[in-house]
Amino acid sequence: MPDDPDHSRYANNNDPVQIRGACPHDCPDTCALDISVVEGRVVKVAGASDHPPTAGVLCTKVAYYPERIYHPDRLLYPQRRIGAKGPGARFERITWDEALSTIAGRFQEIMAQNGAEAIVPYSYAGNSGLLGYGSMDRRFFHRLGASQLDRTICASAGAAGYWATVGASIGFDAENVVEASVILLWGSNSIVSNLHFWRLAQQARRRGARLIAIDPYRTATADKCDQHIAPLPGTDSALALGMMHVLIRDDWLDHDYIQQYTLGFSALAERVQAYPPARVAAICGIRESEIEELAHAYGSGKPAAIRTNYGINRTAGGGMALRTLACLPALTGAWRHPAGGILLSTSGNYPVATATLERPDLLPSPAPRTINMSTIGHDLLNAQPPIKALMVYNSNPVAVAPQAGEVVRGFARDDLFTVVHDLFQTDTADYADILLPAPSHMEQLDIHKSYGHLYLQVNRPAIALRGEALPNTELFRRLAQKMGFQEPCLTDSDETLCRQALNWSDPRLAGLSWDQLKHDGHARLKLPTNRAPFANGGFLTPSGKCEFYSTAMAQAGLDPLPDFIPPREWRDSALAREFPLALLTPPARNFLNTSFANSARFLAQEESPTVQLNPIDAATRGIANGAPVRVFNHRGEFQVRAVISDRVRPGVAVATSIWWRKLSPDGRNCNEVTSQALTDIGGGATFYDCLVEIGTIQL
Ligand SMILES: Nc1nc2c(c(=O)[nH]1)N[C@H]1C(S)=C(S)[C@@H](COP(=O)(O)OP(=O)(O)OC[C@H]3O[C@@H](n4cnc5c(=O)[nH]c(N)nc54)[C@H](O)[C@@H]3O)O[C@H]1N2
Ligand SMILES: Nc1nc2c(c(=O)[nH]1)N[C@H]1C(S)=C(S)[C@@H](COP(=O)(O)OP(=O)(O)OC[C@H]3O[C@@H](n4cnc5c(=O)[nH]c(N)nc54)[C@H](O)[C@@H]3O)O[C@H]1N2
Ligand code: SF4
Ligand SMILES: [Mo]
Repeated sequence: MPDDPDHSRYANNNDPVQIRGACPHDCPDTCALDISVVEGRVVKVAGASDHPPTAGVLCTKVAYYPERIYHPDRLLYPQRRIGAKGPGARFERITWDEALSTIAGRFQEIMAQNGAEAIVPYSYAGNSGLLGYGSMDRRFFHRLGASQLDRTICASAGAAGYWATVGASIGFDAENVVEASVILLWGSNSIVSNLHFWRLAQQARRRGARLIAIDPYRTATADKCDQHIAPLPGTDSALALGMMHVLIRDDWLDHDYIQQYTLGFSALAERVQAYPPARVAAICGIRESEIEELAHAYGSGKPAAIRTNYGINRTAGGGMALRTLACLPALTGAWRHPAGGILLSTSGNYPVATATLERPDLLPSPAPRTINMSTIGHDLLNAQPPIKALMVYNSNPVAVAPQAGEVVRGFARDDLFTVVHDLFQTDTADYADILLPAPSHMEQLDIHKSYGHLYLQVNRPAIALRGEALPNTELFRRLAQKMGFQEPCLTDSDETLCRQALNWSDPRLAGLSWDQLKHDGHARLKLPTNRAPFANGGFLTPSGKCEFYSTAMAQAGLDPLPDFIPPREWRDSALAREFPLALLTPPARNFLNTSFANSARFLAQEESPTVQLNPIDAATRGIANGAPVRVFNHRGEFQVRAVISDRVRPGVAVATSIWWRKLSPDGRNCNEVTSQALTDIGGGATFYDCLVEIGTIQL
């Protein structure tokens, strides 16, 4: 048993046992779980009531977790593909030893013929634990000298933009938002993807706060806010610049804050002259009065909180969008109050010992090339030197990566050796040469930070590993051994990795130890509860100030000031005439990316893949409600059912996602039409910078 020795205590126990766990999914809420186990079997999963962010409540997806753990389709032993790659692929059972020998053998061959760089790891946050996300796997690939992977598919653009202004992924403490008097939910569908923040926003509202949603379509969240503003996708920085124009024009400013804690105010004031409300209204496709009112609501709301998320970082100017939004609270001094400021992510508060976990010192010199995960389709077809082997874990790229036509062609290459490690036979697994079984998090030990709150969570194994499933850490320990690697760090146990995962001497962990945390299950970082992180400046930028003007951006040859970068596809007027609808493919409530999208329960809830479009756009295309339609552009097409709704503004279409290709009507999903173009900074994916046309299907 590679894991926590406590494992055996819980297996085959006749009494119900409560075990403390943590939700491993890529969700800002990182809930603490109370898991009930009877006779070695999980019977119930509840949200921990003593963990303030969770407050005893889970989303539906995880409340039904036993269905996922004991799903009849769980992969339980290693397999080798027999027959062709792709949908319908068949596999036969092999032993772990055969699987590891085959992988090690092929890796060694490829290293001899093409060099280690021809091997590429591909992983994201299917398991978001500090161990599960990146620890032994990174050590292994560093030691191997494989290509490095730039993990850009979700948040890298927004993070880079936010850092340019604020310096780190630090924002207000969500627990304090109950005291806010105005809350902008800006590109964040909280009820769907940040449920526990919604609970706090509701509390604020009961105390009189005004909630304003800023989203191109009327989401479940926007429906329940006091006001909804629907700008065109990718125009948020223009909207923020318009707000700043009004704030400066009408002097709704905190001059003292600006003077003491910011850099470049006069340059910013000059820049926003170019964004009067009339111009911004035209860019965003909203009324001038909406901009004026929004600026006044924000400027007069004390305290004013902006909860944003990654929805606005998925267009060409996604980095700039977060950089620009992050300027707002410094202009009005909203940072002075614990319930004011902006929150994109809290992850920068955790003293994670990344280098100790990942050991970049094991990399060869010169360091191997870096492959951007958001262009994996293109790179599988074009990278030089070519990619010869791909090892996929914690991710389902065939379904989630943009421009699926190229991704599929890349994965289908006969000369590509592919290993996939997952709980299920995903769309990606259909292309595996070797398919390996991964355990649910309830079968492994891990430690979790959060990007939505300020607590640490321990996930203790609640049950024994199912079948022959092995955690990511153990897979790479065993593979390292098979490859003959001698470095002692490649044999560290999960318990050792947990001890190494954090800088325990950091003041934010004062009084905490691994043993204590493991015993308690969760703990808040040692940060004051009533903290306003930048009340007295202390930004983590090079100047220590909130940088309206960024010298680092200037040095990188970029615009040193906030500005509006239009969506890439709009700029091409021929393309915009041919494909006039802006397609958004945000999360469906009952799926988490493609996780849970193979569950009968949640498939029934979501019914079928749909595209929502406005009655005007439906009428001009002769589309009836419920009709099967094709959504297409020059990259590809996928078929869905039309839902005609005034929730979506004219010119925008929404297909909530991410459906498995093989469980979709035509074996394809929304990523057929999305683009591999990258964001302005951070190398991010531009899923929501995507023009399409929609047409009826003759059946
Ligand atoms: N139920 C559920 N929860 C999830 C996920 C899931 O798949 N399902 N995914 C998880 C993951 S990996 C992530 S990264 C987060 C994602 O959650 P968020 O970071 O909140 O991002 P999105 O859901 O992509 O977008 C949020 C909202 O932004 C809107 N939006 C899109 N483009 C724009 C724009 O240009 N401007 C503005 N103002 N709004 C825009 C979308 O319509 C959507 O309603 O959620 C996590 N939580
Ligand atoms: N069109 C469109 N595409 C998108 C998005 C969008 O909004 N629209 N969102 C993007 C975003 S924000 C993200 S984060 C990406 C997410 O894309 P992915 O990171 O690929 O997320 P999932 O689809 O949930 O796939 C995670 C996989 O990891 C597996 N897994 C879970 N735990 C473990 C484990 O411990 N070990 C191993 N080996 N496997 C495990 C799960 O079973 C699942 O198959 O998708 C992106 N793609
Ligand atoms: S997916 Fe999010 S809301 Fe649901 S249990 Fe996990 S952390 Fe909590
Ligand atoms: Mo994400």
